[in-house]
Amino acid sequence: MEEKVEHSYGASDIQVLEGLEAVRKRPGMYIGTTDVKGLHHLVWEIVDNAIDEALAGYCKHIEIIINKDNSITVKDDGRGIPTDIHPKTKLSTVETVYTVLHAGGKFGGGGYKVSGGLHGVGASVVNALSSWVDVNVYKNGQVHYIRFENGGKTVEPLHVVDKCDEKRTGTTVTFKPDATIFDTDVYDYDTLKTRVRELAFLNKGLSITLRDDRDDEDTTGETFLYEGGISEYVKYINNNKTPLYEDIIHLEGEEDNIIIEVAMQYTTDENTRIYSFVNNINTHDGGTHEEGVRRALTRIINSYAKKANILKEKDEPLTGDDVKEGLTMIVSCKHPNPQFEGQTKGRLGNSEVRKIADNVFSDGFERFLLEHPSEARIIVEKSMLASRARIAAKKAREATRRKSDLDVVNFAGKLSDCKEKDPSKAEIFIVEGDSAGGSAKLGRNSMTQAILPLRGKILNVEKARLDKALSNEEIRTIITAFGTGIGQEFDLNKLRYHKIIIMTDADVDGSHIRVLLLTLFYRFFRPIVEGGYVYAAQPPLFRIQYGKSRKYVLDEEERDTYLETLPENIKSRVIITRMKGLGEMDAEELNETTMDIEKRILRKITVDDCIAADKMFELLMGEEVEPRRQFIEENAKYAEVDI
Ligand code: 28F
Repeated sequence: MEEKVEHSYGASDIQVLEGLEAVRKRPGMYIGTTDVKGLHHLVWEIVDNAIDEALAGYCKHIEIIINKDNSITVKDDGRGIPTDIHPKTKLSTVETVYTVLHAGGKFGGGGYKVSGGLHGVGASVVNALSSWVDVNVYKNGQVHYIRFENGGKTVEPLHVVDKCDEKRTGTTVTFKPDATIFDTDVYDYDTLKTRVRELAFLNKGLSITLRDDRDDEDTTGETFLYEGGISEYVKYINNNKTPLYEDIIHLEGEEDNIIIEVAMQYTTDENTRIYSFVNNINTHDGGTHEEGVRRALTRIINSYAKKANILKEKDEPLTGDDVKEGLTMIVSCKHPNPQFEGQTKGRLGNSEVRKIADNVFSDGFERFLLEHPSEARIIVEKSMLASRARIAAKKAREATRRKSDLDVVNFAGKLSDCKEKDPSKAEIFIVEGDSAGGSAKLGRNSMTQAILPLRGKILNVEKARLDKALSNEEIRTIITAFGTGIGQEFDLNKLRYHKIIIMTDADVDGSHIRVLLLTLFYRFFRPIVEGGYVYAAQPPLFRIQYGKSRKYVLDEEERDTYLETLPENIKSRVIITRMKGLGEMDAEELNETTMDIEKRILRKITVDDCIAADKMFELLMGEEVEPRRQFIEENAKYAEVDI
């Protein structure tokens, strides 16, 4: 039976009072703030001591109750804080834990101290900042009780107040925050619930019950227990997303007494959700544990992708951003001596952890990919998709950037720009081939008409993604000339010409190029088409020569109409030539017949034209070139419209 310990104020008492007085003077130094966040922090200091007991393997259930008077009760079924007299302070261990700063409910070496948030100041700070604290310790069939008031003064030294079941052990603490210190003393249930749920996820198998006795409806409280630990955390985070595959990848390992545990699952989402913890503390700013895992993730996915020949030699390696798209991941590190960095101590600084986290993760993840080839392929494909989109976006940005250096030599070699900078007065002719391009440059009105000769075939973008389209030099040149950017970056207001005139030969190749351009505009510049900025030039189909005179006509109809106007004797002497291409006209003729704003006839391209082009392309996607020629030759008709 414990004798009643008479209490005299010795030297150690003075030190105790000074210690707790310091906390009351500058609470922010110990719990960060004295606002509602600080109020809730008190709970975590006490709960963390119970969780320490769980981490040591002795506590299975923790109960947290918000009492009617907004005092908090925390119960655990651990061993119970020792009640023997502490050799150094001549006080019971319980009293020492609650009155000596930094004595905390911490264990000697070995165990993982859950230094609750800020430096693990533990129970004595809660005592210093409470108007009263009751502690009951259950062990050896007895209930031991001690009470503190007014910032930690012992008013009832530890003594036995009751018997209890021989087998029952544990610690129950009830405390009432000092209303003169905190801005508010009203607890928020959901704030407590969120962290309680997280603690249950982080400590698999530990059951934590939260009950609100201020709410008469809440008679049983809510119990959080997750045998699956952080794997269940990932499942919980992903509950309204579509996972790429069923299982949650879980791996863990230890090196030098440092434990790394990871749970992860990819979803169809594009966002990344990576949460990391050290000894249950949320490291919002990451740190060496998270960095080691991310580094390994990128390396392993790249090496798997190469070995599986999904990532080809020519492909850029996948970046950290590519591999984390759609990833939900929890990284939980247990460390005997964690160093926290940053303003809010939200970052793990221990450098040795980076390599350990990398080793543990790469061993486990590599094995997972080898044992689950189908999931591995899904994960790699997702990263490849992200990579292509990233590269495309980068190219698009580069493409638009190049617009601003229009006079960059290699670009100038392509575009013969016009002097007019007002887009509503400027027009650009996209011309097929260098020879036509040459005549067009000579024949144009250089004030208002720009010429862009297309040298190579532009890519068939029918099925291509933006990234593929951007890999085509000719398409990039067009984007730069237009000035609008492409894809996400597209801005119609930046269009540099309000007439984009496709000027191709009337033959098969010309039609092919035009169909390709229409497909390109339809897929990546639709607002330009919808806005009515795109036209097809109408080069003449026939030249009617009579002596020195030359007449160019658009098509058979105009030809026959014109011939009707000629006297019989002349009609029989005219020479009618089918024009094969723009190159057959000199600059002056090209200008006269096709470019001169006063004489030419342009055909406005509509979205329907593009759809028809799209369909035509779709129809003719086969490998056979001849049917393609034949079809375009017969069907690439122009419909006549006035401008
Ligand atoms: C409701 C809050 O605080 N539970 C705790 C223990 C158990 C031991 C302990 C705590 C001081 C420095 C050792 C028991 N038996 N719940 C809690 N449960 N503290 S706090 O020891 C603290 C001592 O090192 C305990 C054997 N070893 C440790």
